[in-house]
Amino acid sequence: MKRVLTIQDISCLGKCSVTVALPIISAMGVETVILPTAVLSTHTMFKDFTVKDLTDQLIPITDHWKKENVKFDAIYTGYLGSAEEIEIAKKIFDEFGGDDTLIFIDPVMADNGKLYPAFDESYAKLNAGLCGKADIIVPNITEACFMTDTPYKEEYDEAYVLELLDKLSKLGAKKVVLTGIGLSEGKTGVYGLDTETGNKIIYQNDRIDASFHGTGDIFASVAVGALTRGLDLDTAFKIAADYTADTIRATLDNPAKPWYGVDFETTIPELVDTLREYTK
Ligand code: PXL
Repeated sequence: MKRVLTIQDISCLGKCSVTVALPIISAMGVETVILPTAVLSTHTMFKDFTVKDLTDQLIPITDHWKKENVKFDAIYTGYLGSAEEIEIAKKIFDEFGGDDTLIFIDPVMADNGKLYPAFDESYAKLNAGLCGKADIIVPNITEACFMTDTPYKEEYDEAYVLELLDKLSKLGAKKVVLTGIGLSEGKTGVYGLDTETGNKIIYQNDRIDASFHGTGDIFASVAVGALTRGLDLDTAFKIAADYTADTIRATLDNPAKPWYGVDFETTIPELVDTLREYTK
């Protein structure tokens, strides 16, 4: 069985980061090892959340794994809590990475033109440095703007997307994939570039007029699971985008939906069926 390491926080309540990555990647038939960067009572969109930082645990935990000679087929980072954790993530890439290990970075820090409460612009620059070590990065437009010093635009055209991709490529990642990109009215999806071949990775879906927390983590987790199971980039991102959209639709159908996340639990069986079709 393939094995993924995911490095991100545990938001105990909130349906994001580890509490979506672990069930989703496991359901996709991939062993999921977690390295928690912090434990929060909830994600940071709640008021008065508590945080216990775990930076001092990261090196002892990974040193133990080294002694056990643990190897990973992929390392997937999401929400990291501090500058120091970004530096430690780089070290972990150096120690556990290599030609057979996919480094997949979702530089979680911002959305809708704004940084999340815990972060500032210097953190965004450090995240840009981390992205330089990746095989694949999946920022949204806001994160791409903060990492490349580009003014954020709510309304944009393809030339703006291409300019962002060009600037992201210069950070050094091999494949740069922007998420939440709609190329025409009523659509959304991904627009990416393989910097080695020049090939574009484009997938568009119907846009659902609703915004939920945690959907980026769900999208990234499915993409990591699919890539680790051996699917190609276009297929992995299609499955991830379709699953995220179906999950948002299922959530909208639930009159008792929580405000803080989506009902990915309802759609996991569908994801498992889809993956089975593609891996037959
Ligand atoms: O979904 C991204 C995320 C992960 N973890 C924490 C967050 C957020 C987004 O706000 O607050 C703690």
